[in-house]
Amino acid sequence: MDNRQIAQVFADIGDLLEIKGENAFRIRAYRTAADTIAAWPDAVARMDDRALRALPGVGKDLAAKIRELVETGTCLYHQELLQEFPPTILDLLRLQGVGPRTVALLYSTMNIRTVDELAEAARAGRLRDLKGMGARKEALILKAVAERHKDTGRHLLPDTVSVSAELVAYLRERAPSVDFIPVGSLRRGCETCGDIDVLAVGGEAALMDVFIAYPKVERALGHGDTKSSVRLRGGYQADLRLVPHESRGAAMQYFTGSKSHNIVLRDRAIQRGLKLNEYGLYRVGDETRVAGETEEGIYDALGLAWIEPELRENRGEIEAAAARSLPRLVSTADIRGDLHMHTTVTDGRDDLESMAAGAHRLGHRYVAVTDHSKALAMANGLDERRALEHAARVRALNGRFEGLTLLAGIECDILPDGRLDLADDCLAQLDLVIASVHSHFSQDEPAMTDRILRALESPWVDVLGHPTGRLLLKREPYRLNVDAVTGAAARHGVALELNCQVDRLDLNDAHARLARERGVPLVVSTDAHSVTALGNLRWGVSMARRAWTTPDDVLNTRSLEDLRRLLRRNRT
Ligand code: DGT
Ligand code: CA
Ligand code: CA
Ligand code: ZN
Repeated sequence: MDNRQIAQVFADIGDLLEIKGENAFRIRAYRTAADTIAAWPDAVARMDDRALRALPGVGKDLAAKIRELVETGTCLYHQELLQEFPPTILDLLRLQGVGPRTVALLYSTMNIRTVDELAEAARAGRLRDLKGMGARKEALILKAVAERHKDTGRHLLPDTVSVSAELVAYLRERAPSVDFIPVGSLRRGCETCGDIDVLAVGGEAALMDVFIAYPKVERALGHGDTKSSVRLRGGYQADLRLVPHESRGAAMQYFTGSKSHNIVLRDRAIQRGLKLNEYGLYRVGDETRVAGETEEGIYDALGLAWIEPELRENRGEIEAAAARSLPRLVSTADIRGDLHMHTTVTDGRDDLESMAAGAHRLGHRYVAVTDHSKALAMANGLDERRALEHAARVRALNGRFEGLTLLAGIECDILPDGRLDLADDCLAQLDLVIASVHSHFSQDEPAMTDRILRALESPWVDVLGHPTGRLLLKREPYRLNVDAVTGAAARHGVALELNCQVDRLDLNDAHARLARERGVPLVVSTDAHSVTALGNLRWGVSMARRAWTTPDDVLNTRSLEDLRRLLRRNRT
């Protein structure tokens, strides 16, 4: 069983307990554990009891359930809960606007078990008379059912950012005095986003009509005085919330999330006799307002340093904020060069000089030109002779762009057995070698892991490119023991890449953090195949920030001199 499956069982248990109306603490315990396990970089199935119990939010009882799942493939408690309800009941919960309480009501009073039964009852007008339902809610449920069939789900971060920016520009133009702030998973820099959440600080209710009238709105899903939701063309959902000035910080904090971060923060407030919500932080009893105008004020009143949004996932940031030991996160301004790009010599769209000129315009101090090797025949990959000729042309450009040094590199394929695609004496003559897997993705875990471990043994490999091979929303990572690979990278001094291609973002945040904690150097590179794509550094930087990365952890924040010194080929 992999982490995702185990997390799903715990998440289901949380949902089932909530439908049953069980104790909130128990529900939360399962959800917290599900979140932890889903985000954990190592396979929980391989961990021993002690290691399991050291996981945040996993105690003796949950550790035993994990063991049970791993050993038997099921969990008795989960099965017992499922026995109490029809198995389709969890589908109802995933409908927009349908919570566990509604599900419990629908099931207990009308025996509604499936989305189709729910839709039928709503269409027949049989829901509106239920306690707490009404015709409006009935209509919303029908909409949610329809939506569900076409909802494409999550979207890539860069796409979400541009859709959100366009919406915010439209709103700003029409309400210049209102402060529009994107929050939610987008502000946390998550690799994919479920929807767009925007706050309108100081906005009036009339703003909602402006929002609904946005030309890209396909349909209004909800239209209220302080909150409205719309579906935009392209399958995006956007929520706009009006916030009074004095609640600006509280609303930013609350709606930035994540949920698990907020839960811990709220508990911390309770322990201090305070109450935290989206309007502010209040003293329990006399309701005096303690903070709310700024996020800093809220964190400060809870004894915490302000926490960067990318860290707000309940992965140790609250403890670090209390101890004043939060990291100084890397930013795009720290990046001095780009170490992965392609040209028209292989599968790039722009030629060498254009790419160099583009990098120069971005203010880079150095770039490595890393076209493909011959195994990638589709991309017109380079053999040894062409690789060295290309290297000579790259080096000959030095001096042409003031302040920019071009390094001659290659992205060398890792063959299915772990050998490198080009001969050592060729690789030795280059300035930087990225080794990457581009074929035979379906090898089993031991084969893929051995393949990469073998490649990392070559003294000429400086960087492992897009280490897990995932394509967001399209292709799972290869089956790979990331633990073993980061261990070997640490031993050999090979850097791991944070690839900035918008649908790769590979390594992900959890793996990058694991690597960094083991002292593996990171490289944040665009893998650009065009001049425009050279601008994609910020997305990899988002992943790096979510991995608690400081500038010192990243090789391409260094001066050219230090970079050269730290490359694997120059370390031994
Ligand atoms: P997404 O949209 O799936 O990419 O993820 P988020 O984090 O943007 O989630 P979303 O849009 O459902 O909610 C935005 C934030 O609002 C979320 O990160 C935390 C806050 N929030 C929403 N619902 C709850 C809740 O039930 N409890 C708490 N404590 N916070 C919530
Ligand atoms: Ca969201
Ligand atoms: Ca939302
Ligand atoms: Zn590649």
